Amino acid sequence: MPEPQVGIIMGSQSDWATMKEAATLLETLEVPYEARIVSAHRTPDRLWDYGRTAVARGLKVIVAGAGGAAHLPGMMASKTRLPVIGVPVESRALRGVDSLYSIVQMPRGFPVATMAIGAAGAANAGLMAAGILALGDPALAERLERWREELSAAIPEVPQDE
Ligand code: RP5
Repeated sequence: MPEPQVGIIMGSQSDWATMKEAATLLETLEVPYEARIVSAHRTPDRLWDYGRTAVARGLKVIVAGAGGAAHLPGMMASKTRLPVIGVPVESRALRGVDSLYSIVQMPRGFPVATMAIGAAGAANAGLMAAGILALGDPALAERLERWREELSAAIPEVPQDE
């Protein structure tokens, strides 16, 4: 197995249903990744170790998803210089608006590239990670171009009755 280039992290097992959209995209584009549960609140030491060792382990991009008081992406951005892409997971109580606000409004100096709430955001996080890696990987750039062309070609021009 090639070394993972993308680390997909999430605050809870319950986030995986959303975050696997990012994993699926990375698999389709043949980008090696790892997926881990790393909670800012429940496993802070695990978060710290993950951020501290991420560069040395060869990761290039981190995709971080969490819901509710979603501090994971921001805390990870404080711990590593790697680009962090945040995914606000849809929460039950506030439908993910809490997650979005927790992730998006970072203080100057520690950015998190924040995606849309939920599954579309997770899928886009996978694509964004692939886009970053494609800057230095022509074969991946080619696969990403093809994926985009196929998506465009699959969109009908004329709407049908459903
Ligand atoms: C957050 O709390 C997680 O990211 C998850 O979205 C949310 C709920 O977690 P569980 O109670 O389902 O474990 O930390």
